[in-house]
Amino acid sequence: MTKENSVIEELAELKEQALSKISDSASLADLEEIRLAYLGRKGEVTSRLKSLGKLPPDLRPSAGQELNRVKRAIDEEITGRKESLQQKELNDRLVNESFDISQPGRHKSLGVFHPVAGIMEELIDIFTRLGFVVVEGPEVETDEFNFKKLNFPDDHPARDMQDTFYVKNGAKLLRTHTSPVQIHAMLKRNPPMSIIAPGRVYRCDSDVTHSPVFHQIEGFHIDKNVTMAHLKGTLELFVHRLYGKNTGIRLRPSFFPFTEPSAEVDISCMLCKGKGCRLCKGTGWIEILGAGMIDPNVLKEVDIDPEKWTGFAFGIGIERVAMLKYAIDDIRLLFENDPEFLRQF
Ligand code: 2NM
Repeated sequence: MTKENSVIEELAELKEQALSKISDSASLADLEEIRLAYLGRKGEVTSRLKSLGKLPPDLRPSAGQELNRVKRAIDEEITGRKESLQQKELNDRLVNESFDISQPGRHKSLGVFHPVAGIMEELIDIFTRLGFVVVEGPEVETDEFNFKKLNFPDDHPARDMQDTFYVKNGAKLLRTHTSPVQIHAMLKRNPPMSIIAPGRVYRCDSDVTHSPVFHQIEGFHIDKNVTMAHLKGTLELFVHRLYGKNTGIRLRPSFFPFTEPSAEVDISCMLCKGKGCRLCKGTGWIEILGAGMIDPNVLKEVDIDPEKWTGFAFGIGIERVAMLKYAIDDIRLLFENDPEFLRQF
């Protein structure tokens, strides 16, 4: 055997040995050890490359070439093995990792319906089942739709800056009730019609029972020969669905610019059943809404002939209904959005 052949053979053996160790390696750590043993600074291949100069000159080129080939082969083998070991370690982790399915799940707290939204839904449900149609409209309104077409005289106190929020230098205002929505509806549609207008309304007013923003549902029904009896029957049905069939109802004469005659509607106290208590201030009755027969002046404003058509209308404050239902004594609690408070309903 020539010297050259014996060097080449030796390198081939070195290569075979390295490749078999690489393919036998069981972990990435093993593999790294093997890499250092051959290709590291003091590794077999590296030191042989360094000591090429000690070989007889005629052997150096072929030995150098072969050594570089061996080095590349080992390097490629290591790279391939590294990938499959990484994949294997990932698979092992996925197979061995387990979790205890008897452990309780992580708690996710759910949000709750705001009581005002809940009451709103309930009232809308009652009236839509009676055939009322829901309409909505803008919260920024004009004096014309919020007051004038509703028969408010020019000097009515509700028009004062102290009672109404004005915007755009007084050219516009935040609606003080949802009646303007109904005026729009009366102008757009023809009688007979039954409409409810739920929504946010604004008044310059703030204490334990008044908030500068609150919610209302107003409704009206216009047809031929509509009377106060239809109003009372509708409201009685509404009150029975909301508070139960044993709830009494009474109408007291009152005044609103847009209705004539007008009435405050009371229900028998749900706490003492009419005997008299702190909630009803000893009277046995609790005021729940305002209502009346639509004033002929309002009908004329929207080009409906009051000789031919009549209608009733009513307005309900949602926060008031919520406060009565849940015995809440300060309206501001309904606007703070404290989750601890809201979770009670
Ligand atoms: C109330 C009381 C009485 C009312 C009147 C109208 C309209 F636009 F049809 F004329 N809507 N709502 C009304 C009547 C509202 O709230 C206490």
